Amino acid sequence: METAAAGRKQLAVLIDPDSVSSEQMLTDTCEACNISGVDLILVGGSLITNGFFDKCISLIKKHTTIPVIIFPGNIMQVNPDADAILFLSLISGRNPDLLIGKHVLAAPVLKKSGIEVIPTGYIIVDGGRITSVSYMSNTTPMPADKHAIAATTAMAGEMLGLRCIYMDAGSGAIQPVSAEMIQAVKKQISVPLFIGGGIRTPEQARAACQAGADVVVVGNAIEKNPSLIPSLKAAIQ
Ligand code: 1GP
Repeated sequence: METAAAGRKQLAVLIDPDSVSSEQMLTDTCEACNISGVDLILVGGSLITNGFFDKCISLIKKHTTIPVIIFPGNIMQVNPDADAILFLSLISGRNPDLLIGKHVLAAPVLKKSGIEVIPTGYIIVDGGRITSVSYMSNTTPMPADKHAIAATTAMAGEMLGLRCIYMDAGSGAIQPVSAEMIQAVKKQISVPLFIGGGIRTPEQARAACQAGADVVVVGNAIEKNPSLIPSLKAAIQ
């Protein structure tokens, strides 16, 4: 987080434990992240149906020293072996459970785990299709062309003391968050800005950084093609 705050662009690889088909695949992805100098590994998913969450984190920790940050899909996704957790408040939605309710339930578990908690303003942006996150959160994504709403939402999040803002078009989005929306938000906040959802190419990753993203998150595209990692990393530097 300090690095992002200091202005160096970072690539975060998102690993969804539910999509890991084998331990070898996970090991290979960690290797590719090590070689390319990936900055962060995020772990989480809307659903964990294979019981692989804890094992996934311990295997990643075994194969890399890259910081592992939990990007939780629900309050069961907590593991003390991770380096930190994004404590997400879904500030684009008006679902009280995801603004504070789940946090009350998770707080004592997090306190006991000793894991670093990163309060994060989470903004879901319309990415051209209904994504798992919009469906599962029971919230309406922010319209992709409402830049002022995005900017003021992020601003309010920062004023509430949130330490970073994560704008997400949702996993597998057709359209990533636009450069115009990223610029509008970046102009109004000083905390690190994560951008993810639907980023498939080095050009899209670079465009997000040039618009103001501090951390670019890529999941699906790397899952399908881990050999993309070096060019994504090169593109954002
Ligand atoms: C989703 O931002 C992440 O929450 C990453 O999305 O899987 O589309 O890269 P992708």
